[in-house]
Amino acid sequence: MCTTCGCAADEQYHHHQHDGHAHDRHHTHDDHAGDASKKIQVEEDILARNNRLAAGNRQLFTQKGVFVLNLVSSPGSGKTTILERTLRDLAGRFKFAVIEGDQQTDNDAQRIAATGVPVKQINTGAGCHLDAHMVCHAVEEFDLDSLDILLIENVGNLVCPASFDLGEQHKVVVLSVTEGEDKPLKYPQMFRKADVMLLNKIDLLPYVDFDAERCKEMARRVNPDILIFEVSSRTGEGMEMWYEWLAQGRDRGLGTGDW
Ligand SMILES: Nc1nc2c(ncn2[C@@H]2O[C@H](COP(=O)(O)OP(=O)(O)O)[C@@H](O)[C@H]2O)c(=O)[nH]1
Ligand SMILES: [Mg+2]
Repeated sequence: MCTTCGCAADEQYHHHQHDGHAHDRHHTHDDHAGDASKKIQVEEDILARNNRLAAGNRQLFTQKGVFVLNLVSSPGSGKTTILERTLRDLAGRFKFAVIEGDQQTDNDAQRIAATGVPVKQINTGAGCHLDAHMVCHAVEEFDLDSLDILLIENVGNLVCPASFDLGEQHKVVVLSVTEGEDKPLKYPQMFRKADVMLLNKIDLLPYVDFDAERCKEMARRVNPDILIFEVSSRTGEGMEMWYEWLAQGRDRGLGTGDW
C-alpha cells in the first residue's frame, strides 16, 4: 500500500496500463448496453479519482509555492527542445525541476539532466498520458521547498492528456509548423484546456506550407482566451515573450494575471 495517496501500487499500475484505452478493451461480439454503461462507469470512476488526486497535488504545489506547467503536444513538436532552451536561458533566475513522460526510454530525461536541472522520468508502458497519481509520486524525489517552477512534459498525444488533470496551474500546448494549421479544430479539447499555445519551429516557416495566421485564428475559434507565442526553440526567436509570461506567472504567485 502506498503511504502517500493510499493506493495499492500494483493494482494501480495495472489500471494505468489500460485506462487510456478503456474504451477498447471489453469489446466482444455480443457487446451490449449493459457493458457500455459499465465502461462509462469505469471511465467516470477513473477520472473522478484522478481529479481528487490532482486537487491534492495542486494544494501541495500551492502550499510550497511551486508554479507547475503541463506541456502537451503530439510527438516531435519540440517540447523537450523548448524545455532545454528554457532551462538554460533561465538557469540563474529560477530553480526548476522537470518530470518527463514517455512510454519508453529515458532519452528526454538524459537531455534535461545535461542542463543540470533535477529530472524524473516516468515510463507509462502502454499508457498514453501521465496522470495525477504518477505525478504525486514523482515529486517525492524533489525538494519542493526549494523549487520555483516544475515543468511536466506529458506523453506525446493530443487526445488523452487533455482529460487528465495533473494538478498543474496551466496546460501549455505546443504545436509546430510542420503539423498542419488545422490541428486546433481537429483536437479542440486539448486547445480548449490549454491557457497557452507555443507555435514552435517558426524558423521552418519559409520551407513549409503553413499559414500561421490561419492557425492562430483556428486556435482562438476553439479557445478565444488562449495566449499564443510564436517561437523557435532552435534559434531562440520569440522565446523572450514566453520567458516573460513564465516569470510573471510565477511572480504573481501562481495566478494567470492580465495576460
Ligand atoms: N527546425 C526546428 N526544429 C526543432 C525545433 N524544436 C525542436 N526541433 C526538432 O524537432 C525534433 C523533435 O524535438 P523534441 O524536442 O524531441 O520534440 P518532443 O517529442 O515534442 O519532445 C528534434 O529533431 C528537434 O531538434 C525548432 O524550433 N526548429
Ligand atoms: Mg520529448
